[in-house]
Amino acid sequence: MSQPPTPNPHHVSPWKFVLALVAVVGLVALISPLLSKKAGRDYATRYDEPKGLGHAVTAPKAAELSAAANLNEHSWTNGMVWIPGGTFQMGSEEGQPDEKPVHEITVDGFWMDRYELTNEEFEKFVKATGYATIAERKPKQEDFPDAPPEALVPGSIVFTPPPGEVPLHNHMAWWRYVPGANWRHPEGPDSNLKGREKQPVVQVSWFDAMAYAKWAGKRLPTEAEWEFASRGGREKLTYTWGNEKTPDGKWLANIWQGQFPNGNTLQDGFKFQAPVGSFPPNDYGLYDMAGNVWEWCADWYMPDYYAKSPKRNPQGPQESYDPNEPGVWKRVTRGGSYLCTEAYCWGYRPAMRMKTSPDTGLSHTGFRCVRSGPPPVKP
Ligand SMILES: [Ca+2]
Repeated sequence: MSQPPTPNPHHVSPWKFVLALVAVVGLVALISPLLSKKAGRDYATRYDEPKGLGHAVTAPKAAELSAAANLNEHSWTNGMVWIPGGTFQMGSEEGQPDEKPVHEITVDGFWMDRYELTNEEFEKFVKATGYATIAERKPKQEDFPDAPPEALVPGSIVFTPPPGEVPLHNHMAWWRYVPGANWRHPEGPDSNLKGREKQPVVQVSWFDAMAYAKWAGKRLPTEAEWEFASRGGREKLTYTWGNEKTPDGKWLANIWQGQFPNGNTLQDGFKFQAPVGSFPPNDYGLYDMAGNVWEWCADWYMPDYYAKSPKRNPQGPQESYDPNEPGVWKRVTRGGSYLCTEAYCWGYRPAMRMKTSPDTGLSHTGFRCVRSGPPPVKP
């Protein structure tokens, strides 16, 4: 199988989309102060900076999480699957350079959400806590001191198919910063969640996912846990289900068919997000570990981490670097989305690594949580 042509498909950062917005609506003078700050090493966060991380990031306020863990002691495993620990070969020799070297990793057993987190589940969290996602918050003037107040507009990044074929080296051709886009309005103010309760929540940043996980008494998976779980106990296969993309002509994940990004032939039945669990699970009983939406992991992204990763329960590097966008620290996302094609990002392979700035929400990125043991009690 041929390799994807670009080393960093779908990677995005907010300031580029602010730039796109500028180009579209002619607000250059208005928004340029935001850009200059965003583009720097300590790209501006709109939010508070937690201590001890050594870089500009934000974390949910303690008060936002005060409703946490109202959990029945026996209920937290509901909807979760026990992933028995084990040793596996992480990475792939046939994928991107950052998937190499293939290396042996051992992870302890853990529980993992059977499905990607849905809109209706995220709504329970928001109702209980009053939490506002990053895309819903107005950028703070103090973080953008040079920006005029009218430029500080909440919003998020939305996949917007172009009318015709476009070169694949410029993702600005299909991603757009949309004021008013957020998890309740994934494609912008005119969209809503009616009938989409069982679809995975999107337009949630890494910080939003972390806030949810804390409230639920769970955590985000490490990158190693995610890949181990996605392989379903089956070694070194190209896909979660085997080595053939469409065995017996069947599509086994919600991905993109046809000409990306303008012509989706819908052979798998879905244009964008599908209700979770619309495709068969892997051998651990996990759904949508390939396709549907990218899923946030806990780890920072480093392209060469595999060469020096600890062998047991790796927690990711202490810092981040993306050669395609130096200076912007990114968290790992995994699993690919409804936008993935073999010709472009091939992201629905268990070995494929993606990375996104932790303050960024996207219309194809969500998450699922994990929790450490104990294992299920045998009757
Ligand atoms: Ca997925």
